[in-house]
Amino acid sequence: MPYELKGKKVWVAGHRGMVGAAIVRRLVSENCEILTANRNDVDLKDQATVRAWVATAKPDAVFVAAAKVGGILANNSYPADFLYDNLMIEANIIEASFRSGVEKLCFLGSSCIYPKFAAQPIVEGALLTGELEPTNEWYAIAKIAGIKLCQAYRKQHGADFISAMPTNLYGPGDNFDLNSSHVMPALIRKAHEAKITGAKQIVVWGTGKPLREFLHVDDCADACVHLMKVYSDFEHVNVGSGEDLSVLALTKLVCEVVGYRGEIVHDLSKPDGTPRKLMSAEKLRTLGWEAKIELKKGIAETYAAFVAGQVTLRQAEARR
Ligand code: GFB
Repeated sequence: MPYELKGKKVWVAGHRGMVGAAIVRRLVSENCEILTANRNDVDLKDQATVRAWVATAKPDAVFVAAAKVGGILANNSYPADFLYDNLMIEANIIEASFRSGVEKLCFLGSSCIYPKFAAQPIVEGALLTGELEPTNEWYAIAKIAGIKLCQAYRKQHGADFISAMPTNLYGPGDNFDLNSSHVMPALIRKAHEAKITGAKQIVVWGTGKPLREFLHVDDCADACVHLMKVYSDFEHVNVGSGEDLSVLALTKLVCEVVGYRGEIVHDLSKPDGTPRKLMSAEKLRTLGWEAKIELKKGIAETYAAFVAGQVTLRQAEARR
């Protein structure tokens, strides 16, 4: 029987992040009560606070979209933060949810859980079959632990806790800081600023050869809500678009959308990361879901949101 969200109290942990905010947007049409915890009141890394908040709020269902996230450089530079913060956040939420009798929980991970040289497209069964990519193994280990926590609570206690593993996500509300962001928002910002300033070139990190799969965050939110309703099993489920392209091809596409025609140069002092991580979308397809937002359209929408954000920022600065 599908899990019915209508009339339920649904906690979106991490509602201010790009993914959490998209899940909140998606849940509006589900006629459920959406619960959110204010960052200033609830430190998700603090067990006692999380237990107390969950015991009082009593959610029926939980989306674990709270996490410390970042691009390849941030992952590589702050391994302790990426491992510790994510372990604490997920362990506290999952344990508190079990204690307070949450009916259904969906934990969100990442495609970086898979071995660096996994056969492509990567099927769910490839988990823990090889060495991880060193630039993000800390984050990956934390996310693998999250999957295992859900499986352990299911095995020991019969808890209906599932895991969804999204591919590289992008969309409105992304982090556009060049040092900590993922490649998509970084390229959008670089191309935009180069266009505005008339710069002759933009710099792309690494060789441009790595292949990446991208999924719009609204598609991801839709898939997670779908899984919450229809999926109740041990193994995690890949959430992707089923298509990938090289970083160089992505750069050209972003430049086309932004309207920048300068030269693309490479900073080879920056890491490439894993050569390819295209996930198999087969399992999700058999569960009745496919991505809908076409990449170029999604980039255009994200670019528009970035420009609108810049305008708002300038207006706020002018008011100060
Ligand atoms: O998106 P990204 O930071 O992370 O980088 P990963 C993807 C690819 O884009 C890498 C290249 O090959 C980067 O070298 N790239 C080119 C750039 N120019 C840029 C740029 O200006 N900024 C950035 N950030 N990259 C992350 C993991 O891996 O994927 C996380 O670190 C997480 O743990 C996330 O799993 C989804 O795709 O390499």
